[in-house]
Amino acid sequence: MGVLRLSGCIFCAIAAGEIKSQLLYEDDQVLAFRDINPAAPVHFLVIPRRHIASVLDLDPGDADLVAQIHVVIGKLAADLGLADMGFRVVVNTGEVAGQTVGHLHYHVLGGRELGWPPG
Ligand code: DGP
Repeated sequence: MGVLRLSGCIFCAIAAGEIKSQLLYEDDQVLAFRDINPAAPVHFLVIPRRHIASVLDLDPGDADLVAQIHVVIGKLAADLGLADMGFRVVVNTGEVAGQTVGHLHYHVLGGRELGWPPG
């Protein structure tokens, strides 16, 4: 199952309530909060509570967790008015993709035209 919490991890600290965030959702597995540096009118992050470094560290035992993350993404996107216009879900993985926080996180971006391909 891996570590529950990694010392020095900013998203573990947010999950523990030690660093404040604009929390949108939480349950025993998953947390969602607004990105501190929004790249779109709506930009929030959905993370597993447990420390997982990236999608490379998921295993089949995480299937329910990953499903829950996707359910939360859809529910919040709808609640925040993104369902009709559409939105994007991004999981940066590794240096080339620009992953800066080593705790798995799903960016959800919407509220403006989103170019493709991304930079
Ligand atoms: P990435 O580059 O894919 O690793 O995205 C990390 C995102 O996390 C980035 O968009 C900014 C956001 N972020 C970093 N630190 C904090 C924080 O302390 N609070 C919040 N709400 N977001 C943060």
